[in-house]
Amino acid sequence: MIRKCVLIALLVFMAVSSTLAEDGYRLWLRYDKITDSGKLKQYREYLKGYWLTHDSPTMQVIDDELQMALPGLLGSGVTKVSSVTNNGTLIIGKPSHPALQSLNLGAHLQNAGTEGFVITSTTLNKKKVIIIAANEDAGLLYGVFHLLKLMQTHKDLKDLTITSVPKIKYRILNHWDNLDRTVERGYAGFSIWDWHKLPDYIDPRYRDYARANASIGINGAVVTNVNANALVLTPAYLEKVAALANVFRPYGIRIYLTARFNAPMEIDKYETADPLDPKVRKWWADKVTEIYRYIPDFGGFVVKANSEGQPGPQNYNRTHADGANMLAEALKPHGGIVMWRAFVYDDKVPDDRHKQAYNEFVPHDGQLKDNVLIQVKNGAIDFQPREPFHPLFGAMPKTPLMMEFQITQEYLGFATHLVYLATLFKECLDADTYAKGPGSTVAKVIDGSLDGHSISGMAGVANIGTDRNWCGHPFGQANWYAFGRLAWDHQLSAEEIAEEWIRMTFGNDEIVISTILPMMMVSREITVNYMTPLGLHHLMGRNHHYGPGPWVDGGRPDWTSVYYHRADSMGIGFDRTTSGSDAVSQYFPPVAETFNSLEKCPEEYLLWFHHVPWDYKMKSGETLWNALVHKYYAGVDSVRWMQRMWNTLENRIDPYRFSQVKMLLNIQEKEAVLWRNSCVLYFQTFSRRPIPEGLEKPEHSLDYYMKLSFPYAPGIRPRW
Ligand code: GCV
Repeated sequence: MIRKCVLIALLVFMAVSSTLAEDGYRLWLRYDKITDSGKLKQYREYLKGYWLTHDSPTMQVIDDELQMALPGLLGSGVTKVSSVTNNGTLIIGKPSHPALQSLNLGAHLQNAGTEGFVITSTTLNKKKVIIIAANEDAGLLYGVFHLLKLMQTHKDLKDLTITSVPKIKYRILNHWDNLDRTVERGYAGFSIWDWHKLPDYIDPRYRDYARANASIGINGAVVTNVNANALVLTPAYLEKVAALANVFRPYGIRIYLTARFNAPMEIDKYETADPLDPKVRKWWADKVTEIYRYIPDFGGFVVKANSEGQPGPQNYNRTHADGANMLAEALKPHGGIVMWRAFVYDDKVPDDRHKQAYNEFVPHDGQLKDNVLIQVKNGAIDFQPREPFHPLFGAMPKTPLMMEFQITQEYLGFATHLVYLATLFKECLDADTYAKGPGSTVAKVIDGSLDGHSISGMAGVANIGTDRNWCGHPFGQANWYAFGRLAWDHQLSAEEIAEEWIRMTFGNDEIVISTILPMMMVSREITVNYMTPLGLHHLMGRNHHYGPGPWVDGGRPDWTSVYYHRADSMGIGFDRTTSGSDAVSQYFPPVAETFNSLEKCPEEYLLWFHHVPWDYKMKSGETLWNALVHKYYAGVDSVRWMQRMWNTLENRIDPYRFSQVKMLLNIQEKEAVLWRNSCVLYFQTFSRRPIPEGLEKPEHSLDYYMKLSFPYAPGIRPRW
């Protein structure tokens, strides 16, 4: 009996520990033993010992990381040394250290700033060494993570000569996390910030979060929702925020907060929050000074003002520039910045929503203080599966514009659809604005090189929550990873980032890589096909944004679907040409002309810019109606293809993550069918044309799909 109990306990333990081993918690920082014996031999030879040439909190976390990583990767411990006495020493230090001065590393680091690094294999005191050098500790940390990545992805460590410098200064996650721990548009559980237990209880997750971010170069976190709560600016909460900042600091991560514009009224009962009122200005200056007492390296504020019900300067007949400059002035003496969001639109403004941010902000070009960045979403509507780039990019040359991408999949299947977003991010970054002639890409606008700005930024709305695997879907991690990598270097390709991530996350089995990589690379296009093909947009369910809702009508027009697709008996699509809303004219000439022309407009944006007759002949020769239906069907077929691809990996991926992804792909297939059937049947009521021959017929009537309701779909703010 006792033996039986012991056996059962052992089996339970084994089951639990094997689950814990591959439950996704370790993200891409899995330090399992190198499986390639040749590489393992080389790494053991090159990394017999490591030397941290000075001491600091960041050097301490580097030490911790190496202590965790090297024994794992190499299968045996690596000695910490305090000088170079043997071949195979890894040296981590600044070029000014006496032992390194002879190598002239400073010359390589001249343009590396505080975060760049070099990694070089060389000889020192006649011993073979690898050196990671940087001007500041943050660069050393990034260099160490880079070296670990080389090992995790089985790269050769012979003859390393790497110099890496971030192209963008502020690389920031935006958490839409509320103080009650709900996460707006979050699909991976609750907020990881346990405000109630802070500052005394430091969840180990905070440190692992910081490690993960540092490993991909993210150097800032806005820990609160842009739909802001002023409470976070009060002492009780600042103490909690400071505790988080203390954890993040050695990892090179600064904390930022969202500033509720009427905080002086909400916290201290002021009668106004007018940004030109001296008392209000003083309130903010004092508040900022107070924040810096708690958090000496506080980064600054993100502000959503006069948008979707948030208070802002326009409540007092002041401008966005007045509001941003007031906060900028308060932050300036402390080195902080303001990230003022351009996501503004109003149903009271009788103009196409697409045009409103441009109209609002372009007149303020040149009026903003030098520590203000305008944070612009990648497209003019709202993180849709596909949008043309925002016309503001290139249109405010005197102002640093920063990018806002959405990593959380609000409009791309929540945390149940496998959608790799780097292809979406790249499509936008590589788009040519023509602001200063050909080659004026969005990437050059936001990295500051096009207009010579010294500050630049990229923000990503985080997809992180309390789920054990952080992002809900194991492949959601790839989007966090890709965001960080692109913020560091927007010239990386989506493909190379995906390959790195797969190798680090699932291992180096070439069959696994050659199966997963093509799935990831086409996954976003697949989703566009079954949700919003040919430039359609904003077709999702009302409020919660889950599932299809092309029929959504009534109430605030710019929150309906019919406002955007404009389907009628003649055709479908939003006429944004010069004879329609004229949004095309907000783009620079060659782009504007391309988008304006029915013939030249890329078909992926066709219905974004044109109202097109149902029988319009597409490039393929099909009618628009048939092409649209075929896109929806192709989307579903491709999800089925992804299912088949994934199933071939059954014995090559650990069982836990294999079955997790398998189940999620099953959900994705069901939901793709739901999208397809709902949209095709609904648009058919206008086109009055048949579903082309040979395609499976929708299982239910349109009425059935329209009656489906999802009152508890996740991610919605309670008060919406
Ligand atoms: C944080 C969309 C989302 C909102 C979000 C808003 C924004 O409208 O649905 O949840 O609010 O964008 O970016 O401010």
